[in-house]
Amino acid sequence: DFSSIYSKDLLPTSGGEAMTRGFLQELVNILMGYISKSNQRSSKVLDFHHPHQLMEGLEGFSLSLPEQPETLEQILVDCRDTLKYGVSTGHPRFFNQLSSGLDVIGLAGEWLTSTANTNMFTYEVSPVFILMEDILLRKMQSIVGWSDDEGDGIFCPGGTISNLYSILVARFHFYPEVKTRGMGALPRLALFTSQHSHYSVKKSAAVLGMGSENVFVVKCDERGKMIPDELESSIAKAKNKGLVPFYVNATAGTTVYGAFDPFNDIADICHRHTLWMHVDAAWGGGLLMSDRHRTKLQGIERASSVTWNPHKMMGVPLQCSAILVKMKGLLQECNELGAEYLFQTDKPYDVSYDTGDKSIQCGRHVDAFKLWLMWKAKGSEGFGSQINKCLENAEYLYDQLQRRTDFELVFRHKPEHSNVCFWYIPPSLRGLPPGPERDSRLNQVAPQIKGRMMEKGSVMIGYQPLGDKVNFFRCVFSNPATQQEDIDFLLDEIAWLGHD
Ligand code: ABU
Repeated sequence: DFSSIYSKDLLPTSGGEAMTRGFLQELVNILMGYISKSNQRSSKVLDFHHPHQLMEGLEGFSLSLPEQPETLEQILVDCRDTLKYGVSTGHPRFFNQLSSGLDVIGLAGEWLTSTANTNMFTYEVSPVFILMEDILLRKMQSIVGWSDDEGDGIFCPGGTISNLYSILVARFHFYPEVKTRGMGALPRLALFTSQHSHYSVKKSAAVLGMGSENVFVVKCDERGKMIPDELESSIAKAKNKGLVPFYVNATAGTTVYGAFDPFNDIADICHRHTLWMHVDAAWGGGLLMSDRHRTKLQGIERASSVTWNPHKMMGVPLQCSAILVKMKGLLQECNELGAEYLFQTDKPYDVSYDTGDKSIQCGRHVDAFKLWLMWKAKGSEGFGSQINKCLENAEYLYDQLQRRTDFELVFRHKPEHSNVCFWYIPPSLRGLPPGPERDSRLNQVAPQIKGRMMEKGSVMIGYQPLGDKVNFFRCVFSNPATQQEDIDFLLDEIAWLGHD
Protein backbone atom coordinates (compact mmCIF):
# COMPACT_ATOMS: atom_id res chain seq x y z
CA ASP A 1 0.00 0.00 0.00
CA PHE A 2 1.65 3.21 -1.17
CA SER A 3 -1.24 5.54 -0.37
CA SER A 4 0.63 7.40 2.34
CA ILE A 5 4.15 6.93 1.04
CA TYR A 6 6.03 9.65 -0.84
CA SER A 7 9.22 9.79 -2.91
CA LYS A 8 11.03 11.21 0.11
CA ASP A 9 10.53 7.83 1.82
CA LEU A 10 12.59 6.00 -0.81
CA LEU A 11 16.36 5.66 -1.00
CA PRO A 12 18.60 7.53 -0.37
CA THR A 13 16.49 8.14 2.76
CA SER A 14 17.84 5.98 5.49
CA GLY A 15 15.72 2.87 6.03
CA GLY A 16 14.11 3.37 2.60
CA GLU A 17 15.44 0.19 1.00
CA ALA A 18 12.40 -2.04 1.55
CA MET A 19 10.03 0.65 0.32
CA THR A 20 12.23 1.29 -2.74
CA ARG A 21 12.26 -2.41 -3.56
CA GLY A 22 8.50 -2.66 -3.15
CA PHE A 23 7.89 0.40 -5.31
CA LEU A 24 10.17 -0.77 -8.11
CA GLN A 25 8.69 -4.27 -8.00
CA GLU A 26 5.25 -2.74 -8.36
CA LEU A 27 6.51 -0.72 -11.31
CA VAL A 28 7.97 -3.86 -12.91
CA ASN A 29 4.53 -5.49 -12.51
CA ILE A 30 2.97 -2.58 -14.39
CA LEU A 31 5.59 -2.78 -17.12
CA MET A 32 5.26 -6.54 -17.35
CA GLY A 33 1.48 -6.20 -17.67
CA TYR A 34 2.02 -3.74 -20.52
CA ILE A 35 4.58 -5.95 -22.26
CA SER A 36 2.34 -8.98 -22.06
CA LYS A 37 -0.67 -6.99 -23.35
CA SER A 38 1.43 -5.58 -26.21
CA ASN A 39 2.03 -9.13 -27.36
CA GLN A 40 -1.66 -10.05 -27.38
CA ARG A 41 -3.29 -9.63 -30.76
CA SER A 42 -6.66 -9.05 -29.13
CA SER A 43 -5.36 -5.90 -27.42
CA LYS A 44 -5.46 -2.49 -29.06
CA VAL A 45 -2.40 -0.92 -30.67
CA LEU A 46 -3.58 2.42 -29.34
CA ASP A 47 -6.35 4.03 -27.35
CA PHE A 48 -6.52 7.26 -29.32
CA HIS A 49 -7.51 10.60 -27.82
CA HIS A 50 -7.19 14.06 -29.31
CA PRO A 51 -4.55 16.36 -27.76
CA HIS A 52 -7.18 18.56 -26.08
CA GLN A 53 -8.77 15.51 -24.45
CA LEU A 54 -5.46 14.38 -22.98
CA MET A 55 -4.62 17.95 -21.95
CA GLU A 56 -7.94 18.31 -20.15
CA GLY A 57 -7.36 15.05 -18.26
CA LEU A 58 -9.02 11.67 -18.63
CA GLU A 59 -10.48 9.49 -15.91
CA GLY A 60 -8.25 11.03 -13.25
CA PHE A 61 -5.16 11.09 -15.46
CA SER A 62 -3.90 14.65 -15.22
CA LEU A 63 -0.84 15.97 -17.04
CA SER A 64 -0.63 19.13 -14.92
CA LEU A 65 2.23 19.55 -12.46
CA PRO A 66 1.33 19.79 -8.75
CA GLU A 67 2.72 22.10 -6.07
CA GLN A 68 2.46 19.36 -3.45
CA PRO A 69 3.95 15.87 -3.88
CA GLU A 70 1.71 13.02 -5.00
CA THR A 71 1.70 9.73 -3.12
CA LEU A 72 3.55 6.79 -4.66
CA GLU A 73 0.15 5.16 -5.13
CA GLN A 74 -0.74 8.02 -7.47
CA ILE A 75 2.70 7.89 -9.12
CA LEU A 76 2.07 4.24 -10.00
CA VAL A 77 -1.34 5.15 -11.40
CA ASP A 78 0.36 7.90 -13.46
CA CYS A 79 2.78 5.32 -14.85
CA ARG A 80 -0.04 2.93 -15.72
CA ASP A 81 -2.05 5.70 -17.41
CA THR A 82 0.96 6.95 -19.35
CA LEU A 83 1.27 3.54 -20.95
CA LYS A 84 -2.51 3.14 -21.34
CA TYR A 85 -2.88 6.27 -23.49
CA GLY A 86 0.35 5.75 -25.43
CA VAL A 87 0.96 3.72 -28.57
CA SER A 88 2.01 0.11 -28.29
CA THR A 89 4.92 0.14 -30.73
CA GLY A 90 5.82 -3.44 -29.76
CA HIS A 91 2.39 -4.74 -30.87
CA PRO A 92 2.67 -7.16 -33.81
CA ARG A 93 0.23 -4.94 -35.73
CA PHE A 94 2.17 -1.69 -35.41
CA PHE A 95 3.52 -1.00 -38.90
CA ASN A 96 3.69 2.77 -38.64
CA GLN A 97 7.37 3.46 -38.13
CA LEU A 98 10.77 2.15 -39.12
CA SER A 99 11.49 1.51 -35.45
CA SER A 100 9.14 -0.91 -33.74
CA GLY A 101 9.06 -3.98 -31.53
CA LEU A 102 10.01 -4.51 -27.92
CA ASP A 103 13.13 -6.55 -27.39
CA VAL A 104 13.30 -7.82 -23.82
CA ILE A 105 17.11 -7.88 -23.66
CA GLY A 106 17.24 -4.39 -25.15
CA LEU A 107 14.78 -3.28 -22.53
CA ALA A 108 16.94 -4.79 -19.80
CA GLY A 109 19.86 -2.87 -21.29
CA GLU A 110 17.94 0.39 -21.18
CA TRP A 111 16.96 -0.23 -17.55
CA LEU A 112 20.54 -0.95 -16.60
CA THR A 113 21.70 2.15 -18.46
CA SER A 114 19.28 4.35 -16.55
CA THR A 115 20.28 2.71 -13.31
CA ALA A 116 23.95 3.47 -13.98
CA ASN A 117 22.91 7.03 -14.97
CA THR A 118 26.27 8.07 -16.29
CA ASN A 119 27.64 10.19 -19.08
CA MET A 120 29.52 9.07 -22.18
CA PHE A 121 31.98 11.97 -22.35
CA THR A 122 34.87 10.44 -20.43
CA TYR A 123 36.35 7.05 -19.57
CA GLU A 124 36.62 8.43 -16.06
CA VAL A 125 32.85 8.21 -15.49
CA SER A 126 31.92 5.51 -18.06
CA PRO A 127 34.85 3.09 -18.23
CA VAL A 128 32.85 0.03 -19.25
CA PHE A 129 30.37 1.75 -21.55
CA ILE A 130 33.14 3.62 -23.41
CA LEU A 131 34.91 0.34 -24.17
CA MET A 132 31.66 -1.30 -25.23
CA GLU A 133 31.00 1.59 -27.60
CA ASP A 134 34.49 1.19 -29.00
CA ILE A 135 34.01 -2.56 -29.52
CA LEU A 136 30.63 -2.03 -31.21
CA LEU A 137 31.91 0.70 -33.52
CA ARG A 138 34.85 -1.47 -34.59
CA LYS A 139 32.53 -4.39 -35.24
CA MET A 140 30.14 -2.26 -37.27
CA GLN A 141 33.04 -0.77 -39.25
CA SER A 142 34.34 -4.21 -40.10
CA ILE A 143 30.83 -5.33 -41.15
CA VAL A 144 30.66 -2.27 -43.44
CA GLY A 145 33.87 -3.62 -44.95
CA TRP A 146 36.53 -1.22 -43.70
CA SER A 147 39.96 -2.56 -42.77
CA ASP A 148 41.23 -2.69 -39.18
CA ASP A 149 43.36 0.42 -39.57
CA GLU A 150 40.42 2.46 -40.86
CA GLY A 151 37.37 3.69 -39.05
CA ASP A 152 36.13 5.83 -36.26
CA GLY A 153 32.68 6.76 -35.05
CA ILE A 154 30.34 7.68 -32.28
CA PHE A 155 26.80 6.92 -31.17
CA CYS A 156 24.56 9.94 -31.44
CA PRO A 157 20.90 10.92 -31.13
CA GLY A 158 19.29 9.52 -34.28
CA GLY A 159 19.87 9.26 -38.01
CA THR A 160 19.40 12.97 -38.69
CA ILE A 161 22.20 13.90 -36.31
CA SER A 162 24.36 11.08 -37.71
CA ASN A 163 23.83 12.49 -41.21
CA LEU A 164 24.60 15.97 -39.90
CA TYR A 165 27.91 14.66 -38.54
CA SER A 166 28.76 13.27 -41.98
CA ILE A 167 28.37 16.71 -43.59
CA LEU A 168 30.24 18.36 -40.72
CA VAL A 169 33.29 16.09 -41.03
CA ALA A 170 33.22 16.17 -44.84
CA ARG A 171 33.28 19.97 -44.82
CA PHE A 172 36.07 19.98 -42.22
CA HIS A 173 38.07 17.47 -44.25
CA PHE A 174 38.07 19.73 -47.31
CA TYR A 175 38.05 23.09 -45.45
CA PRO A 176 39.53 22.74 -41.95
CA GLU A 177 39.55 26.55 -41.62
CA VAL A 178 35.76 26.46 -41.28
CA LYS A 179 36.16 25.49 -37.63
CA THR A 180 37.70 28.81 -36.67
CA ARG A 181 36.82 31.16 -39.51
CA GLY A 182 33.30 30.03 -40.30
CA MET A 183 31.44 29.77 -43.59
CA GLY A 184 32.53 33.24 -44.69
CA ALA A 185 35.98 31.80 -45.39
CA LEU A 186 34.61 29.13 -47.75
CA PRO A 187 33.28 29.11 -51.30
CA ARG A 188 29.59 28.32 -51.83
CA LEU A 189 29.42 24.57 -51.34
CA ALA A 190 27.10 22.14 -53.11
CA LEU A 191 25.73 18.89 -51.73
CA PHE A 192 23.93 16.12 -53.61
CA THR A 193 21.26 13.71 -52.51
CA SER A 194 18.47 11.81 -54.22
CA GLN A 195 14.81 12.70 -54.57
CA HIS A 196 13.93 9.81 -52.31
CA SER A 197 16.54 10.47 -49.63
CA HIS A 198 15.73 11.59 -46.10
CA TYR A 199 15.01 15.27 -45.43
CA SER A 200 17.83 15.36 -42.89
CA VAL A 201 20.37 16.18 -45.62
CA LYS A 202 18.61 19.46 -46.41
CA LYS A 203 17.99 20.12 -42.74
CA SER A 204 21.67 19.60 -41.90
CA ALA A 205 22.76 21.89 -44.74
CA ALA A 206 20.47 24.55 -43.27
CA VAL A 207 21.71 23.97 -39.70
CA LEU A 208 25.35 24.03 -40.79
CA GLY A 209 24.94 27.36 -42.57
CA MET A 210 25.30 25.96 -46.09
CA GLY A 211 21.71 26.57 -47.11
CA SER A 212 19.12 23.99 -48.04
CA GLU A 213 18.94 25.48 -51.56
CA ASN A 214 22.52 24.38 -52.13
CA VAL A 215 21.48 20.75 -51.80
CA PHE A 216 20.98 19.46 -55.34
CA VAL A 217 18.22 16.89 -55.55
CA VAL A 218 19.17 14.10 -57.94
CA LYS A 219 16.51 12.24 -59.90
CA CYS A 220 15.69 8.61 -59.15
CA ASP A 221 14.41 5.75 -61.26
CA GLU A 222 10.92 4.32 -60.73
CA ARG A 223 12.15 2.18 -57.82
CA GLY A 224 13.56 5.20 -56.00
CA LYS A 225 17.24 4.60 -56.76
CA MET A 226 19.51 7.52 -57.58
CA ILE A 227 20.37 7.63 -61.31
CA PRO A 228 24.16 7.98 -61.62
CA ASP A 229 23.98 9.99 -64.87
CA GLU A 230 21.65 12.43 -63.14
CA LEU A 231 24.22 12.81 -60.38
CA GLU A 232 26.85 13.62 -62.99
CA SER A 233 24.65 16.25 -64.59
CA SER A 234 23.71 17.77 -61.21
CA ILE A 235 27.41 18.12 -60.40
CA ALA A 236 27.96 19.88 -63.73
CA LYS A 237 24.96 22.14 -63.08
CA ALA A 238 26.28 23.12 -59.65
CA LYS A 239 29.70 23.92 -61.07
CA ASN A 240 28.14 26.04 -63.84
CA LYS A 241 26.35 28.02 -61.18
CA GLY A 242 29.69 28.73 -59.48
CA LEU A 243 29.23 26.34 -56.57
CA VAL A 244 31.87 23.92 -55.34
CA PRO A 245 30.58 20.32 -55.03
CA PHE A 246 31.99 18.46 -52.03
CA TYR A 247 29.50 15.91 -50.67
CA VAL A 248 27.18 13.21 -51.98
CA ASN A 249 24.67 11.36 -49.83
CA ALA A 250 23.66 7.93 -51.11
CA THR A 251 20.92 6.00 -49.35
CA ALA A 252 20.75 2.37 -48.28
CA GLY A 253 17.05 1.83 -47.75
CA THR A 254 15.09 4.98 -48.57
CA THR A 255 12.47 5.97 -46.05
CA VAL A 256 9.39 5.31 -48.17
CA TYR A 257 10.33 2.84 -50.94
CA GLY A 258 13.22 1.13 -49.14
CA ALA A 259 15.44 1.58 -52.20
CA PHE A 260 19.20 1.06 -52.33
CA ASP A 261 21.22 3.50 -54.42
CA PRO A 262 23.90 2.07 -56.77
CA PHE A 263 26.85 2.60 -54.43
CA ASN A 264 29.64 1.50 -56.73
CA ASP A 265 28.53 3.82 -59.53
CA ILE A 266 28.16 6.69 -57.07
CA ALA A 267 31.57 5.91 -55.55
CA ASP A 268 33.15 6.06 -59.05
CA ILE A 269 31.63 9.51 -59.61
CA CYS A 270 32.76 10.72 -56.17
CA HIS A 271 36.25 9.44 -56.86
CA ARG A 272 36.38 11.22 -60.23
CA HIS A 273 35.27 14.55 -58.76
CA THR A 274 37.02 14.18 -55.35
CA LEU A 275 33.76 14.28 -53.42
CA TRP A 276 32.95 12.86 -50.02
CA MET A 277 30.59 9.89 -50.30
CA HIS A 278 28.29 9.29 -47.37
CA VAL A 279 25.87 6.37 -47.16
CA ASP A 280 22.76 6.97 -45.12
CA ALA A 281 22.13 3.36 -44.05
CA ALA A 282 19.99 4.40 -41.08
CA TRP A 283 17.29 2.02 -42.29
CA GLY A 284 19.18 -0.33 -44.60
CA GLY A 285 22.29 -0.85 -42.46
CA GLY A 286 20.64 -3.71 -40.61
CA LEU A 287 20.68 -5.78 -43.82
CA LEU A 288 24.47 -5.98 -43.48
CA MET A 289 23.77 -8.50 -40.70
CA SER A 290 22.06 -10.87 -43.12
CA ASP A 291 24.08 -13.14 -45.43
CA ARG A 292 21.02 -13.28 -47.67
CA HIS A 293 20.57 -9.54 -48.07
CA ARG A 294 23.91 -7.81 -47.49
CA THR A 295 24.76 -7.86 -51.22
CA LYS A 296 22.18 -5.08 -51.64
CA LEU A 297 24.71 -2.79 -49.97
CA GLN A 298 27.61 -3.69 -52.24
CA GLY A 299 29.94 -0.71 -52.56
CA ILE A 300 29.11 0.74 -49.12
CA GLU A 301 32.70 -0.05 -48.12
CA ARG A 302 33.82 2.70 -50.50
CA ALA A 303 31.93 5.36 -48.52
CA SER A 304 33.83 7.90 -46.42
CA SER A 305 31.10 7.80 -43.80
CA VAL A 306 28.04 5.72 -42.95
CA THR A 307 24.93 6.29 -40.82
CA TRP A 308 23.53 3.10 -39.29
CA ASN A 309 20.62 3.03 -36.84
CA PRO A 310 20.40 -0.23 -34.87
CA HIS A 311 17.14 1.15 -33.40
CA LYS A 312 15.46 0.52 -36.74
CA MET A 313 15.97 -2.83 -38.45
CA MET A 314 17.90 -4.43 -35.59
CA GLY A 315 15.10 -3.71 -33.12
CA VAL A 316 17.24 -2.01 -30.44
CA PRO A 317 15.10 0.21 -28.20
CA LEU A 318 15.21 3.88 -29.20
CA GLN A 319 17.60 5.48 -29.48
CA CYS A 320 20.64 3.84 -30.96
CA SER A 321 22.27 5.41 -34.00
CA ALA A 322 25.89 5.48 -35.09
CA ILE A 323 27.92 7.67 -37.41
CA LEU A 324 30.90 5.77 -38.76
CA VAL A 325 33.75 7.71 -40.35
CA LYS A 326 36.40 5.94 -42.38
CA MET A 327 39.22 8.38 -41.68
CA LYS A 328 40.62 7.93 -38.19
CA GLY A 329 40.97 11.04 -36.04
CA LEU A 330 38.79 13.29 -38.22
CA LEU A 331 35.82 13.42 -35.85
CA GLN A 332 38.11 14.39 -32.99
CA GLU A 333 39.96 17.06 -34.97
CA CYS A 334 36.74 18.48 -36.33
CA ASN A 335 34.90 18.80 -33.03
CA GLU A 336 37.46 18.93 -30.22
CA LEU A 337 37.73 22.01 -28.08
CA GLY A 338 39.58 20.43 -25.16
CA ALA A 339 37.59 21.89 -22.26
CA GLU A 340 40.11 21.67 -19.46
CA TYR A 341 37.61 20.95 -16.69
CA LEU A 342 36.59 17.72 -18.43
CA PHE A 343 39.24 16.55 -20.88
CA GLN A 344 42.40 16.97 -18.80
CA THR A 345 45.38 15.50 -20.62
CA ASP A 346 47.24 14.53 -17.42
CA LYS A 347 44.72 11.96 -16.16
CA PRO A 348 46.05 8.66 -14.83
CA TYR A 349 44.88 6.59 -17.84
CA ASP A 350 45.02 6.57 -21.65
CA VAL A 351 42.96 9.69 -22.39
CA SER A 352 42.33 8.68 -25.98
CA TYR A 353 39.40 6.85 -24.38
CA ASP A 354 37.89 10.20 -23.36
CA THR A 355 35.91 10.16 -26.58
CA GLY A 356 33.46 12.92 -25.66
CA ASP A 357 35.28 15.66 -27.56
CA LYS A 358 34.54 13.87 -30.85
CA SER A 359 30.96 14.79 -30.24
CA ILE A 360 29.07 18.06 -30.82
CA GLN A 361 27.30 17.35 -27.53
CA CYS A 362 28.81 17.58 -24.08
CA GLY A 363 26.60 15.26 -22.06
CA ARG A 364 25.87 12.09 -24.01
CA HIS A 365 23.45 9.27 -23.17
CA VAL A 366 24.69 5.68 -23.08
CA ASP A 367 23.10 4.29 -26.24
CA ALA A 368 25.64 1.52 -26.76
CA PHE A 369 24.97 -0.83 -23.87
CA LYS A 370 21.56 -2.17 -24.96
CA LEU A 371 22.99 -2.96 -28.42
CA TRP A 372 26.02 -4.64 -26.88
CA LEU A 373 23.76 -6.73 -24.63
CA MET A 374 21.45 -7.71 -27.49
CA TRP A 375 24.47 -8.67 -29.61
CA LYS A 376 25.66 -10.90 -26.77
CA ALA A 377 22.19 -12.45 -26.46
CA LYS A 378 21.52 -13.04 -30.17
CA GLY A 379 24.94 -13.20 -31.74
CA SER A 380 25.40 -11.74 -35.23
CA GLU A 381 23.47 -14.75 -36.56
CA GLY A 382 20.45 -13.97 -34.44
CA PHE A 383 20.26 -10.45 -35.87
CA GLY A 384 20.61 -11.94 -39.35
CA SER A 385 17.65 -14.31 -38.86
CA GLN A 386 15.53 -11.56 -37.34
CA ILE A 387 16.14 -9.38 -40.39
CA ASN A 388 15.50 -12.24 -42.81
CA LYS A 389 12.14 -12.80 -41.17
CA CYS A 390 11.15 -9.14 -41.58
CA LEU A 391 11.99 -9.32 -45.28
CA GLU A 392 10.05 -12.56 -45.64
CA ASN A 393 7.05 -10.73 -44.20
CA ALA A 394 7.49 -8.01 -46.81
CA GLU A 395 7.53 -10.61 -49.59
CA TYR A 396 4.42 -12.24 -48.17
CA LEU A 397 2.59 -8.89 -48.17
CA TYR A 398 3.79 -8.21 -51.72
CA ASP A 399 2.43 -11.62 -52.84
CA GLN A 400 -0.92 -11.01 -51.16
CA LEU A 401 -1.21 -7.58 -52.77
CA GLN A 402 -0.54 -9.05 -56.18
CA ARG A 403 -3.32 -11.57 -55.65
CA ARG A 404 -5.97 -9.15 -54.46
CA THR A 405 -7.99 -6.97 -56.81
CA ASP A 406 -8.91 -4.36 -54.20
CA PHE A 407 -5.28 -3.21 -53.75
CA GLU A 408 -2.71 -1.78 -56.14
CA LEU A 409 1.05 -1.77 -55.73
CA VAL A 410 2.77 1.61 -56.08
CA PHE A 411 5.51 -0.07 -58.09
CA ARG A 412 5.56 -3.56 -59.52
CA HIS A 413 8.99 -4.71 -58.40
CA LYS A 414 9.56 -7.11 -55.56
CA PRO A 415 10.59 -5.22 -52.39
CA GLU A 416 14.34 -4.90 -51.82
CA HIS A 417 13.90 -3.94 -48.19
CA SER A 418 10.92 -4.48 -45.91
CA ASN A 419 8.96 -1.51 -47.32
CA VAL A 420 5.83 -2.34 -49.31
CA CYS A 421 3.87 0.57 -50.80
CA PHE A 422 0.28 0.24 -51.98
CA TRP A 423 -3.11 1.83 -52.46
CA TYR A 424 -6.42 0.48 -51.35
CA ILE A 425 -8.99 1.01 -54.12
CA PRO A 426 -12.48 1.30 -52.64
CA PRO A 427 -15.41 -0.09 -54.67
CA SER A 428 -16.51 3.42 -55.70
CA LEU A 429 -13.17 4.06 -57.47
CA ARG A 430 -12.70 0.70 -59.15
CA GLY A 431 -14.31 1.58 -62.45
CA LEU A 432 -12.72 5.02 -62.78
CA PRO A 433 -10.14 5.56 -65.54
CA PRO A 434 -6.70 6.88 -64.50
CA GLY A 435 -6.58 10.69 -64.42
CA PRO A 436 -6.92 13.72 -62.17
CA GLU A 437 -10.45 12.85 -60.98
CA ARG A 438 -9.39 9.38 -59.82
CA ASP A 439 -6.16 10.74 -58.31
CA SER A 440 -7.94 13.41 -56.36
CA ARG A 441 -10.38 10.88 -54.88
CA LEU A 442 -7.72 8.24 -54.28
CA ASN A 443 -5.63 10.85 -52.45
CA GLN A 444 -8.30 11.01 -49.75
CA VAL A 445 -8.62 7.27 -49.23
CA ALA A 446 -5.51 6.53 -47.13
CA PRO A 447 -5.94 9.50 -44.74
CA GLN A 448 -9.58 8.59 -44.15
CA ILE A 449 -8.81 4.95 -43.49
CA LYS A 450 -5.94 5.95 -41.21
CA GLY A 451 -8.28 8.20 -39.21
CA ARG A 452 -10.75 5.36 -38.74
CA MET A 453 -7.95 2.96 -37.91
CA MET A 454 -6.66 5.24 -35.16
CA GLU A 455 -10.12 5.68 -33.66
CA LYS A 456 -10.55 1.92 -33.60
CA GLY A 457 -6.99 1.25 -32.46
CA SER A 458 -6.73 -2.13 -34.18
CA VAL A 459 -3.64 -1.57 -36.32
CA MET A 460 -1.33 1.29 -37.34
CA ILE A 461 0.27 1.95 -40.71
CA GLY A 462 1.62 5.16 -42.26
CA TYR A 463 0.76 6.89 -45.52
CA GLN A 464 2.19 9.69 -47.64
CA PRO A 465 2.17 11.12 -51.14
CA LEU A 466 5.47 10.95 -53.03
CA GLY A 467 6.30 12.84 -56.21
CA ASP A 468 3.39 12.36 -58.59
CA LYS A 469 1.93 9.49 -56.53
CA VAL A 470 -1.07 10.46 -54.43
CA ASN A 471 -1.41 9.29 -50.82
CA PHE A 472 -0.52 5.62 -50.47
CA PHE A 473 0.17 3.27 -47.57
CA ARG A 474 3.72 2.33 -46.65
CA CYS A 475 4.02 -0.88 -44.69
CA VAL A 476 7.36 -1.57 -43.03
CA PHE A 477 8.49 -4.60 -41.09
CA SER A 478 11.05 -4.34 -38.31
CA ASN A 479 9.14 -6.05 -35.53
CA PRO A 480 10.04 -9.73 -35.07
CA ALA A 481 6.66 -10.26 -33.35
CA THR A 482 4.77 -9.76 -36.63
CA GLN A 483 3.46 -12.94 -38.29
CA GLN A 484 1.67 -13.60 -41.58
CA GLU A 485 -1.68 -13.59 -39.79
CA ASP A 486 -1.03 -9.92 -38.85
CA ILE A 487 -0.44 -9.09 -42.50
CA ASP A 488 -3.71 -10.80 -43.50
CA PHE A 489 -5.41 -8.86 -40.71
CA LEU A 490 -3.93 -5.56 -41.95
CA LEU A 491 -5.27 -6.01 -45.47
CA ASP A 492 -8.69 -7.17 -44.33
CA GLU A 493 -8.91 -4.31 -41.85
CA ILE A 494 -7.99 -1.69 -44.47
CA ALA A 495 -10.59 -3.16 -46.83
CA TRP A 496 -13.19 -3.18 -44.06
CA LEU A 497 -12.46 0.39 -42.91
CA GLY A 498 -12.39 1.67 -46.49
CA HIS A 499 -15.19 -0.33 -48.10
CA ASP A 500 -17.41 2.75 -48.59
N1 ABU B 1 14.04 8.95 -39.43
C1 ABU B 1 13.22 8.19 -40.24
C2 ABU B 1 12.08 7.59 -39.46
C3 ABU B 1 10.88 7.63 -40.28
C4 ABU B 1 9.85 6.57 -39.96
O1 ABU B 1 9.89 5.88 -38.94
O2 ABU B 1 8.97 6.40 -40.76
